[in-house]
Amino acid sequence: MSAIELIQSDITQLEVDVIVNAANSTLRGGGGVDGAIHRAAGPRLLAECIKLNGCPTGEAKITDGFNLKARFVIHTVGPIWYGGDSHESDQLASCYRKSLSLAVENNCTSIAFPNISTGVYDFPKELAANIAIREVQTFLVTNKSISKVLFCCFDSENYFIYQRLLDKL
Ligand code: AR6
Repeated sequence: MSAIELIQSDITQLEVDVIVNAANSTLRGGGGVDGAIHRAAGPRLLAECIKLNGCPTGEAKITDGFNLKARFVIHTVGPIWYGGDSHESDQLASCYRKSLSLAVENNCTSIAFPNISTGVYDFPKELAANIAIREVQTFLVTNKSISKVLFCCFDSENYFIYQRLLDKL
């Protein structure tokens, strides 16, 4: 059975060890999924994030989950889409790899990802989904400690793209 699952949901409601946040490099909150996670986790999340001194694009940092059902939040900073010639795909791939590694280091066995960079950062959704699925699949070949990876889509467009791509696996 595949460890990869697809769900259309608000990521803040998921009961997994860790949820991933599509943050910005200040790690001081924002709109979209970032805003939803900060609202649901409560103000202690921002206080912990401020102590982290930001995060470069393509990297990831971990905090407690506070009021969330998830034990942890991994904050990763996806690339802003500038047309594709500015290493955007490599940076997005790095977000998935670094987040998965951090989850393993913190003994997490289940993780949920939002569709990083596909909102206000404008990364093309189909390309982003291909990168996300490829990176997760590759990681799972060599890392057996993660038993569940949830792709959590909020908008129907992303959900149907993932459904079509995952059906082909
Ligand atoms: N649960 C799951 N997914 C969600 C939720 C939710 N509650 N809300 C939105 N999405 P975006 P980005 C989806 O814009 O493109 C923030 O202001 C949404 O449908 O949240 O990486 C940060 O602070 C989309 O598919 O993140 C940064 O400044 C996906 O989340 C900037 O936005 C990502 O959309 C990051 O931009």
